[in-house]
Amino acid sequence: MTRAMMPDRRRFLSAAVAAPLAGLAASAFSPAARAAAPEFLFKYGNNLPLTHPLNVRAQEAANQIRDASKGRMEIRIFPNNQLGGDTDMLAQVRSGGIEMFTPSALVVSTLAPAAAINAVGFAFNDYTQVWKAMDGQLGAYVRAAMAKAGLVSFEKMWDNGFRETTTSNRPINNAADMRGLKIRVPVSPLSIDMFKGLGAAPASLQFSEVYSSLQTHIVDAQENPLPIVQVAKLYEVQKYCSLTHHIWDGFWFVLNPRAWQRLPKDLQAIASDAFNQAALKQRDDVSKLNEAAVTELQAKGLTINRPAPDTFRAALRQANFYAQYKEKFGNETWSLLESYTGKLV
Ligand code: X2X
Repeated sequence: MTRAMMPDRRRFLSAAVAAPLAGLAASAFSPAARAAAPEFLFKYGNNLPLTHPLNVRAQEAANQIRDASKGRMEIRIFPNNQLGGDTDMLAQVRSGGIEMFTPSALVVSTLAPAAAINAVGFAFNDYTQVWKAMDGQLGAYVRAAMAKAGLVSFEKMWDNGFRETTTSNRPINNAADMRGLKIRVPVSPLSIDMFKGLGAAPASLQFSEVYSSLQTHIVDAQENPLPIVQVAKLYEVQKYCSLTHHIWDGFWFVLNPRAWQRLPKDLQAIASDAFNQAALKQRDDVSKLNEAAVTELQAKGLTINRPAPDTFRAALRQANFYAQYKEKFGNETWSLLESYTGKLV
């Protein structure tokens, strides 16, 4: 090697091995540092800003797990699409590149189609119905379908919320106002079919692209629960917010199966208890945010209206959306949903 090559090589070496070397040095020279190195380090990626209750409560659970495991287990959170968009994180959690991810049911349905069942348009009337179903047989059924698709999941689902519609060009008062609307929806076949059924022109984009695509008018509208409109500051790039309440959406806490199996039983119990309890607290947080959201979003400049659901339901029936999705999901899945919501078709 010539002298001239040294700096590059040194730079390369330091970049490649800095972290392991630091670890080695710490464990070689300091017993305290050695004790602090976790036996199980789980990377957890998600698509939401740090301020969303999902991240706040997940961090609390991670702290609790670190303490209860006496430092044997550490969960490192990567919020806000730091590790890529939803589709990337879904691939990573399956391959083991990350150990944990909280995809929306809409997004999981690209792997396990039954997971979209909670998102059937205008199915749930309220949260009482939602949690009965998702903490009951419907949730268990979806978790089994996800397991078949290669994903372990904790029992308790986390709340995203009832999805509402925001636009930059006009309020949505009825189904006719949806006609031709360029609206961003998540990467999910059900969302696309539903908005086509309503007469809109939906485009699938990952959440990481939403703010910029609204800002640059690639799309004029998007649909998300109010807490997301708040924490992602979508009110900065939207004018109207129509409380269409069209889909109830939640996040599944999924894990890479091999990483989960490697965890000793005591750590599995600590982790699932912490995350299931955190989910219940997160649901309360979202509920409180929802109560305050309308006033706060109005103060941020959004014009809010409350359309009745009738014209949207009628448009979906006419477009054959319910019949088509009943067939797609199959009778078993559909009847399970209807056992909580009442007849939909
Ligand atoms: O991407 C969205 O719209 C979000 C944040 O609601 C989901 O994760 C589906």
